[in-house]
Amino acid sequence: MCLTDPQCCLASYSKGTSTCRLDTSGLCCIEAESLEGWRLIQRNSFDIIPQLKDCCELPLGTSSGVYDITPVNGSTISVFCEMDTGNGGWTTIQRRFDGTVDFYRLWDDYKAGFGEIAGEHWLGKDNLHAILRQRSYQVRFDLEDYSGNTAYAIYSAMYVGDESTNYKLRLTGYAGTAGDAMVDYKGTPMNGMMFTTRGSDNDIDTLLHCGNYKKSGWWHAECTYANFNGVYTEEILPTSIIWGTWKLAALKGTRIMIKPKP
Ligand SMILES: [Ca+2]
Repeated sequence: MCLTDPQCCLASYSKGTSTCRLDTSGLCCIEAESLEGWRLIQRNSFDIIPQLKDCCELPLGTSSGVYDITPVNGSTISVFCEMDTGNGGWTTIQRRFDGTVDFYRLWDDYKAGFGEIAGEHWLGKDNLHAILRQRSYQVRFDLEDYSGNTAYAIYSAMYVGDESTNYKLRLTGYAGTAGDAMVDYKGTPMNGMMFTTRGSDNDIDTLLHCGNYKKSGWWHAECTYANFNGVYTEEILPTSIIWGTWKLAALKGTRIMIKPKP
């Protein structure tokens, strides 16, 4: 219904043919329209877009960018909507590409979110929970190494509990090209794990505090092969950003996005 930055957009209805017509050319103006037999419903397309529950409710053809969404019973938040990858409609919850944002942070930062929505950021665990509780979601992880190679992992079901559960993760149904790295070195899946950050140890490793050892907030078990919130560096260190089942290389670009299940 609404294209990129339309200044006006016409929706009209014809009683005679019981049909609805949309003009989304981006050039439409009432002065230039012939509406014989048609009744103008609304002039400004933004007025007729309901509050978005997530990026999947943006109309087809919408450009990727920052949009406001309002999860049911939640606050309005700005999110980055990825509309070009995988048929679009993805709500971004994590994005890294230049190392300008420090991800080695405490519980409350991961709870509230940090960084710039248009740039590197973590959307925040409370926001993530607010979106995921609305319906059933899939999640997509995108990876890029320093040579420009890319891969992805999609899990057909993802849920994250609220803070009282320490944002316990439900994650199943892997498919993709990157391999299922949401496990630790013993093969224990991240599914069922609580969130651990710098200074808050909720992992199941009795010796290590994985948030400190890996320098990342994550659903660590006995740490993990998917250190997506690790330290931004091209070096391969225990703290580097990696997706261990893909390759033993630090990642230059990462992205986590969610979308309702088909
Ligand atoms: Ca521990």
